[in-house]
Amino acid sequence: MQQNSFPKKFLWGGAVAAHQIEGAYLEDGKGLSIADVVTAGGNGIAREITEGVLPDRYYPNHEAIDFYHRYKEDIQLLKELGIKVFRTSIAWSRIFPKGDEEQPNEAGLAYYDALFDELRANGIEPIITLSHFEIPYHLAEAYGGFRNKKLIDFFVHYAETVMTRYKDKVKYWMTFNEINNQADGQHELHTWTNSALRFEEGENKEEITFQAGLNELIASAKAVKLGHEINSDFQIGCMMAYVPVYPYTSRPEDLMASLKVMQRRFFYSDIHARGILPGYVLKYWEKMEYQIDYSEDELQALKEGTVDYIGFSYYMSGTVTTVEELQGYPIADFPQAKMLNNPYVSASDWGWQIDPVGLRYTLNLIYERYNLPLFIVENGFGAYDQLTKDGKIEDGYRIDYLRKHIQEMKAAVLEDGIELLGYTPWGIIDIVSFGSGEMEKRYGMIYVDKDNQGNGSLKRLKKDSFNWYQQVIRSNGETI
Ligand code: P53
Repeated sequence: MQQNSFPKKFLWGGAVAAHQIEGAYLEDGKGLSIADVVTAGGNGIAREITEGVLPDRYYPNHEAIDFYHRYKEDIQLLKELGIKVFRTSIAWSRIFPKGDEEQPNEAGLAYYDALFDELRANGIEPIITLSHFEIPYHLAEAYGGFRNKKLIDFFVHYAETVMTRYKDKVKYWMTFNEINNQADGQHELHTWTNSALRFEEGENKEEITFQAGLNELIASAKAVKLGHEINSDFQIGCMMAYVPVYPYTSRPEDLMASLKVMQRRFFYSDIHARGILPGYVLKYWEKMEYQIDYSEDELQALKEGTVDYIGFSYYMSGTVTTVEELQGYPIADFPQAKMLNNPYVSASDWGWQIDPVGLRYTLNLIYERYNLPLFIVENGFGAYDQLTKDGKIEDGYRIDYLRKHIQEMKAAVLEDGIELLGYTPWGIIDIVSFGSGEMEKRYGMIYVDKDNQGNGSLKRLKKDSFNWYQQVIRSNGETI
């Protein structure tokens, strides 16, 4: 009989990031992080990066959902939900407040000891991202972020410190969250949050972002190698944002454009997984006369620190065309083409195109490319929720999104033979949106009473999707 549930070891879970949940932004010796100087934006309104923390501005990450103090209560809800793994990040500036210290902050280390112990005592295994948009602010100010090679050593020292400290408490790690978000070098929020970069007038953003990205890949590879020495059971992955970009028409040039746009994102996982600089990017640097600095030793480090699995986020897909008559949005790193909305899929209120089949396609695409186990470490539906008078959140639209994605993921595992470690939907509890800084772009199965202005009791409530996901996990994906 054909199997209708997931493999027994499949890791059902939920995902968040420290800066989007913890709050307590200066508590117990924590230093400012790059997320602490980003103001709230809105749907279609960009967040602003300020010079330090300004007294008259609102920074939603400073308090977030106060998980720092409420984690015990939240873990009880997660236990009830039935998740086996919980993906979060360590806030780097809790451990090294400025980033360049020799000695770590013991209070910060002790906090994560307590958090991981509490999770494990409740049957939930932590999965840890080392750098999820939380680089210590001082490293941006004093060193210019990851354009500076010194950050490689600071990151490796941080990684070694926490991997050693938590070697018996954490098995699954990821180095840099969505490292490829910055690919085109043009998006201010992404180059800031990925690499702590600021640019001077006249600088070539793309060239500097390539340098910063390569420095991160070197830092990541060194951390992977060290991690395996610290505990040979560690599973250390990369973390990529996968947004498959389809050719809009069957015009051969559109297919080629889609390939080229994808290569620029694959650049990061190609290095993470294969340990070599791909030919397409070396040729591009040559053509653009970019001076990217790397040594023989660093190339060797890339080879020695390839990842154990590919962790990735999947939310949406896109399309691209070269047909002149078609109207679209420009692509910064591929001016010959433009992006268009896909007429065959719908979109969220934030314009993210909903495409469950694209998840199955992506799983196949990445698995064929690297032959490594995969881990869907983010997937979810950002939406406005209504709290009914009797305290319910009827989020059938979220269930619909997740159900369709899980169905496609199931087909990838049961029909296509993809080796998939697990699934941790994003923002399992409502959190501050990364892109917009809103509280009301909600992903959670647990509602948090707080609005975009920061008002609310912070009370937690179960949504309809909570009960639904609980059943999915209980049946190991047989009942979706
Ligand atoms: P928000 C772009 C494309 C895919 C995922 O995003 C992205 C982004 C960046 O906006 O980010 C990831 O909160 C990221 C999370 C983030 C989540 O997706 O803008 O890893 O930190 O919260 C959802 O709706």
